[in-house]
Amino acid sequence: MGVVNVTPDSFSDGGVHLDPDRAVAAAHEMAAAGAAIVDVGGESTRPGSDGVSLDEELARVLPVLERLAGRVPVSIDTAKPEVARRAVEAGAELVNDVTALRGHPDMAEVVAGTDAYVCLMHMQGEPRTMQVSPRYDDVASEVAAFLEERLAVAVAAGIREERICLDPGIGFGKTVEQNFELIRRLDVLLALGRPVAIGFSRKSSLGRILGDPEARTGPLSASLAAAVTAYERGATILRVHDVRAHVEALTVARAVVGA
Ligand code: HH2
Repeated sequence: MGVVNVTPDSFSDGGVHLDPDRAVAAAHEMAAAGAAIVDVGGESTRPGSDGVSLDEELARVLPVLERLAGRVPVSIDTAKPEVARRAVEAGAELVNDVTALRGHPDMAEVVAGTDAYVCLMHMQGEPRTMQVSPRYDDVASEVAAFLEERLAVAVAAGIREERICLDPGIGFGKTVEQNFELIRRLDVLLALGRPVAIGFSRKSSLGRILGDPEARTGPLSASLAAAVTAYERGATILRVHDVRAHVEALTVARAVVGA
């Protein structure tokens, strides 16, 4: 899954794809480089962020989605039901909701009313404050219990289970060590029986484990290691900014695994 953030302030590519022409071109490049789907987002969820209005988010993503329709498979990274609805109308196949349908009471119903896939992600707290002091007794079991509950809520709302994937939410209310533990213990999430998505690409924990305690991002080399080790442990969707390098790394990993 390639990432195109149509935002001025995303943590690693803020401003790069704010211009719709550049966003559309980037999505085409990612698809050509081997992305199965491109995740288009109009609201940054980086630590400390406040969110954007509905009108602003629609104005950012819709022109991009409309131009990609029928050309590049896309998902919409949003917690707003109206953005999800309009995006699916414009051709998005997956709704990637970092709030796991908790952000707005209508989200589950809106997704259930479409044929779209949905990704349910774990987050402790909210972007503005989530990195202040994340606390867990056992991060893998608590994230799994949360995702199990959200999966049940989604199915009860009428979203077909085979359309749902789960994501532990790397960097969303987790310490460096907790992020790595979630990859190490991916089996706990896989036990829920749904495909698992991982978004470790460029995240600050990668820069921090390399020795910079103030890092806001991590380098490509570290992102590749995280993606490959997550893949080996059973992740099936890797959400990444540098598609070509990840496709190459994962192709080698897959050859080694023999899949
Ligand atoms: N991470 C980000 C955004 N959306 N969705 C899923 N399912 N999993 C993730 O790990 C995830 C996500 C944050 O990364 P990015 O989109 O690059 O930055 P920002 O939120 O600042 O736009």
